[in-house]
Amino acid sequence: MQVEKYKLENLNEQQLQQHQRRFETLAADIKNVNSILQQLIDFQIAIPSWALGTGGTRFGRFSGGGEPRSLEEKIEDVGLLHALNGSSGAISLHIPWDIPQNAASIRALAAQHGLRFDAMNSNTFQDQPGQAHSYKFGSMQHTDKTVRKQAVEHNIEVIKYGIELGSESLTVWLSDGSSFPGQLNFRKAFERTLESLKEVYAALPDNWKMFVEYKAFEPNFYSTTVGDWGQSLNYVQKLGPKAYTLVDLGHHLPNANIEQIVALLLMDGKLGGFHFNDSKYGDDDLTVGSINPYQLFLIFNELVEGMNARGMTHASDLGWMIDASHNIKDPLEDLLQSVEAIKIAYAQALLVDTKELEAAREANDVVKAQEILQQAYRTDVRPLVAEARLRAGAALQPLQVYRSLKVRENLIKERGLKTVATGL
Ligand SMILES: [Mn+2]
Repeated sequence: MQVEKYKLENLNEQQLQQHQRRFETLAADIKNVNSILQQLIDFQIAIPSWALGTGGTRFGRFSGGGEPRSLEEKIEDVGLLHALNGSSGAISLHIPWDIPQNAASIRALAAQHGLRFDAMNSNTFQDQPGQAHSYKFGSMQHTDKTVRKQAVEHNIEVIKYGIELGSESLTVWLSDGSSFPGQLNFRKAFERTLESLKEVYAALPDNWKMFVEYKAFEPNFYSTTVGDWGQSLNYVQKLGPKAYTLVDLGHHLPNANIEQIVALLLMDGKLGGFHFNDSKYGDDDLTVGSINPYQLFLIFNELVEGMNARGMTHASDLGWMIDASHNIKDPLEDLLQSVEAIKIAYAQALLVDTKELEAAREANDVVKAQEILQQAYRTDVRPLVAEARLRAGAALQPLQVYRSLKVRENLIKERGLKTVATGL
C-alpha cells in the first residue's frame, strides 16, 4: 500500500487553520524558529526491520495481521511511515532475518521510498538452522576458538551485505556472559571477545563505523561480557578510531544516569549511536517517551549540548535508531508514536537557552538552572514538530492519517491476517 499524496494533503488542509493558529502563537516566542525547523526536518530516525511485526515475549506472541512477509514488505512499511512523518528515512537491517537476495533491487526499492540503509545488525545470540557450532555458552567470548571464528565470520558476512546495500556501520550486540557465579573467567571472556572484535574491526571498510552495544543483563543473568558503558568504552578504545559505543536506553540498570553517560561519551568522541525505547523495569522495549519523557528530554539536552561543543552535525554524526518491539500495539502506530516522542524531546532540547544555563551553572544558581531546563521541557512543542513535518511534505497528524486511510486494514487485505514477520 502507498499513501496517496492528495489524500494526505486533503487531510492536512482540514487541520491547517487550527495548526497555523497554534504554530504562530508558539513561534512568536522562539528566536531562531526557522533554523530549529530545519534541524527538525533534517533529523531522521532509522526504523529497525524487527519492529515492523508484533513482538513476542518469552511467554507468547500475538500476531496482529498484515505483517511484512519479506524484506521488500518491510521496506514498504518503513516507506509508509516516512511518507506520513517525513522523519523515518532509514531502515536498519538484521542478518540473517533480512538477507537481501538481490541487493541492487532492494537498494532501488529503498531509494523509491526515500530510504537509506542505517547500521547493519549481526546476530550471534541465537542458533540458526544448520549452524555448525552453538552459541549456548557465548559467541565471541566462547572457550572454543572454532565457535569464536564462526561468530567473527558471521559479522564479516554482515559487513559484506551492508556494503552491497550502501550501509556504513555495523552494530554488534553480544548476549555473551554468564548466568551463574563461577561459570566464567571474566578476564579471559573479555580478552577473547576483544580478540574476536579486532578480527571483525579489521574487515571494516575505511568509511565504516563499528558500534559496540552494551547491556546490563538478559539473557544472561549473572554477568554480561559487554555489560555497561565502561566496558564498551574499554573495548572501543582498544579497537581504534572506527569503533564507538552505542547507547540503548533500555540496557541500563535501574535509575542509571543515562544523560551523564551520554555527555561523557561525547566528550571522548566515542558515542557512535543511539537506540531509543522506554522502560520501567529493565529492557522493556516500550514506546519511546511512554514512561519517562523527562529523562528523554534530559538525554537530548546533553546530546545537543555535547554535539554542539564538538561541532558535530546532529542529523548525521550519530546513528539514531529505534530499538523496540511490542506485543500488543499495531507496530506501525507504535513507531509513529515513538518518532513523535523523539522529535518532541529533540525540539525541546533545541529550545534550551544554553548561554543562560551555562551562566547559571557558573554562578551556582541551582534554582535558575533547573528553571531554564524545565522552561524548555514544559513548552508544548507539538505545533513546531508538526510544522516541520508540513514543510517536509508529510502529515500534520501522522497517526490520524494512518487511521483515516485505514492503513492496517489495507495491509491485512494485501498480506493476510496470519502473517508473521521475521524477528524475535
Ligand atoms: Mn539495542
